[in-house]
Amino acid sequence: MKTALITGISGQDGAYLANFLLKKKYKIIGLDRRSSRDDRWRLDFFNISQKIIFEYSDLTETTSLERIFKKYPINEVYNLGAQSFVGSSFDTPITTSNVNALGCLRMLEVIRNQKRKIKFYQASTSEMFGDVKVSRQNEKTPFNPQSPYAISKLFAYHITKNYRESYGIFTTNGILFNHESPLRGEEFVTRKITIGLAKILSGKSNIIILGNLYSKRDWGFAGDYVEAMWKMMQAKIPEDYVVATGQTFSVKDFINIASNYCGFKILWRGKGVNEVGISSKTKKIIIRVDKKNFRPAEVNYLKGDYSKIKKKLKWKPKMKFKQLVKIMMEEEIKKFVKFM
Ligand code: NAP
Ligand code: G4F
Repeated sequence: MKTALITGISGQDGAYLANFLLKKKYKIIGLDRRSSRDDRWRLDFFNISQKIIFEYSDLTETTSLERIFKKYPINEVYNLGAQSFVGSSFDTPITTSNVNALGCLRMLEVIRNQKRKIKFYQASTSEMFGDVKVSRQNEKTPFNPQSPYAISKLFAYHITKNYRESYGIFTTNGILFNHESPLRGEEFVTRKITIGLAKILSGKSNIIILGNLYSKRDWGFAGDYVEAMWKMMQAKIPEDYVVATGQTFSVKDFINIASNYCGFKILWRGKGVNEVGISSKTKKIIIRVDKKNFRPAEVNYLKGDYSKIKKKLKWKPKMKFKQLVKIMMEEEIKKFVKFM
């Protein structure tokens, strides 16, 4: 039986990965932070909380990380823990860097000091590509990060590669493009939209206020992407891989498809911050734009080229974009609109 340590176990990917690895008979140690909020709801979604051994720690505290490695014979570390919201990183750049950049380094240092061989997965991101100059981004595309989040992740990417090259540790960067699910955090745009539309349908709200509607993302399904993480860790030779769908859609596309599943269309009027979305059913404005949701620097376009992982590890995305929007929308409708 292999033992995996997952940091960020309470997050979206932590839950999908734990569920995936439990099916492969792994013993899971979940790095947990004390929190005043319910942070087990995603694990409860899969009914797996009781199958995980939780250890209180934090990526900002080396000694508590060392304690975990003394206690368990860990084979694989999946470093998913992060301040993962790009928008917040502009408000908290120092905390973001401490957790995302130095947190990764702390973990690598602890691993370097162990006698046993431990494999390390780093949750790298397409945000590192930033203001891109090419239409499809792959492992060779130059990075041009646009936020403190992306810059902190770029440090983590390089130090992960450096520990592989300097010390021969099995480390791998998964450069994952946006991936979503019904378990996505509510602050991210896809879930903000699906919750917002379900609340409007149920009469609990009458408006969704967004930022840049024209930003384009390569959106995949989190359940598919955790399989890619595991495959990278089982490869003979550790390498870095882009994980994506190869398709791109705007925030507006997401809204248009999601509203179809709610039984109405959005009629768009106006431009810039004055643009509004009107429900074809009620003729009321249900989408507005507010400057406060714009970022000081934006990543306008992302579209990944996943041919390396497809060729070398035989991974490809299974869920298509429309299906992803559908399962996210249906899950919110179930919660908010009881009689639909
Ligand atoms: P998420 O839902 O925001 O989860 C983040 C996790 O990190 C939570 O469990 C959180 O714990 C934990 N965390 C935050 N600060 C920590 C600290 N100081 N010490 C230890 N843990 C800490 O993120 P996700 O969507 O699952 O993403 C997982 C990872 O992949 C992140 O590193 C993210 O940056 C990266 N990534 C995500 C995407 C995507 O589209 N989802 C794409 C590329 C890369 P609490 O619950 O206690 O806050
Ligand atoms: O959903 P988002 O906040 O995700 P973003 O910034 O792309 O970051 C996510 O994906 C990264 C992978 O590329 C991860 F590394 C990262 O951890 C995170 O999971 O925003 C998507 C786009 C942005 O361009 C944003 O400006 O949607 C735009 N947007 C428009 N209105 C909005 C809103 N984003 C949010 N969160 N809220 C809005 O109201």
